[in-house]
Parts: sequence; C-alpha cells; structure tokens
Amino acid sequence: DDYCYNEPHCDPYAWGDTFPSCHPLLEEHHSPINLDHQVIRNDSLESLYLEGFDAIQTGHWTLKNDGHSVVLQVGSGMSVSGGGLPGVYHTIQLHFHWGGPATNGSEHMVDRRRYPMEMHIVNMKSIHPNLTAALDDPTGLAVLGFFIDVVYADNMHFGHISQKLSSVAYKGQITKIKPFPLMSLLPKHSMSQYYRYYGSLTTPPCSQVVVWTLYEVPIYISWSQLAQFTSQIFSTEEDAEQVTPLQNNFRHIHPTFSRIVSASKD
Ligand code: BO1
Ligand code: ZN
Repeated sequence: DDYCYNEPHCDPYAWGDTFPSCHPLLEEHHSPINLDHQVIRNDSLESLYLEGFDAIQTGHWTLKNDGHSVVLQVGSGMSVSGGGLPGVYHTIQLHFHWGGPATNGSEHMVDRRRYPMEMHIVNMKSIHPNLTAALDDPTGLAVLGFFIDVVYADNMHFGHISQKLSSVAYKGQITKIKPFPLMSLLPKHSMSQYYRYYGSLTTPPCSQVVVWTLYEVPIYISWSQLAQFTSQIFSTEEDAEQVTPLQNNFRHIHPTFSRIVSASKD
C-alpha cells in the first residue's frame, strides 16, 4: 500500500512501477477523465434508486484517515440500483479528494474545469462475496461521484463529517461516527442529471471495473469546511519525524479513447 500523490518516487505517474494495472496502456479504460458538458444525452438513463439513503441507519460507522484520503465506512443498510446500472450494488464507504490552499482538487473535470473537491460513494455489486471477486468483474463496482463547490455558508449536514476531521488528523487514526441519513449530504435537486461512463479505480490497484456516475449539480460547503480538509489532514503518522499535509490527492486526467460518455437527459 505504498503510493502517494506528491513525491516523485510514489506519485500517480510512478504507481505503475508498483501496481502494473496503474500503467495506462493505449485504449485502456482509466479514471478520472474530463467530462464534456456537451455529451450525448441518453433518455433511458433514469434516476438511480438510492435505497436506505434517507433512513437513519443503525450499525457501526467509522471515519478513518488511511493516509490517502478520509474514508467513512458505513454499515450494511444501503444500496444503489437502476439508472442503467447492471445490478444492485451495496454501499461500502465514501471518501474525498481535494486540492490545497490555492488549488482545486476534484478528480474528474467538467469542460476542463476542476472543482474544489470530489466525494466518491463506493458500492460493490451485491452478487459478489468479497472485493476480490468484484475486482474480477468489469462492472464489479459502481462509484457515485459528487463535485463539491465552495460558498460562504456552512453546510450543516456536511458538519457530521467535517467536525470529526480533527479526530483523524494523522494516518491510521479512526473515530466512530453516529450514523446519519446519507441523503442529507447530497444535492437537494436535479439528482436525475448525471454523466455515465466505464472506467477504473482512481487509486491503486487502478482496476478497470468501475461504472462511474458523476452528478452534475455539486454539493456546497463553506470555505472553512474545505480548509479543514486541506489543512487538518496529514498523510503521515502522528509520531512521524516530519508531518506532511495531505493535499492534492487526485489522479491525473486520462484519455477517453473510444469510450462513450453519456449523460441523462436534463
Ligand atoms: S475511487 O472511488 O476510484 N477513488 C476508489 C479507489 C480505490 C478503492 C475504492 C474506490 N479501493 C478499494 C480498496 C479496498 C476497499 C474497497 C472498498 O475500496 O482497495 O481495500 O475494501 O472500500
Ligand atoms: Zn475516490
């Protein structure tokens, strides 16, 4: 698990040295990509069914700094289906990608614009007993991506996560989170508007097994909530000799090649 974002010996361009499938070959299906706002509309792409997202969940939720991101591991009560997804996928975790004090850090771009942050809700096809099996299925994972933009007002619901960041400042730290309805984090309207394409994990092992759904309408958080990610999270352990803030934890843009990127109708 030795990869990084900001040192030449382990940054995204070097991932392929350790993880062969992160070395992008011609015509391969890697992520992230630039999304062209003017893509083909596909009227058959209906809203996804987000089961359990508006229920108050029970079970054990944890927030963890894994040195590459902040990961919210959720209980087993949620799944996603519909919207052209080839099956039912149960929700495992969500995590974030961000930039630095003066740089945006979303992974996907829209018309070559990067947003300040991106949130990924990771779901695994329910027929698979474990992640290893899902990584052998070209559509084994479905990731829902949400762009995060910045405004002056705090996002009260996002506070469930941002208020806990100080407890997971260093790599390996983990804290309990009281379950809350995930829907409260998501945009309140236009959830029928999204982009769809087939790609990869954006971190090692970069497996090309992901059905990507990127929602058009962003989540809004405040400048100070964003700053908590860019300044309070470290990619190093608490007792490390040198502390390194975790910033710019996004992979570079990959070519679309002959892939079809579609969008639901507006
Ligand atoms: S992402 O959404 O493309 N950035 C992405 C990247 C890597 C993973 C998931 C999503 N990796 C895997 C881990 C597993 C873990 C699984 C589900 O996510 O390699 O260890 O079990 O949490
Ligand atoms: Zn991600």
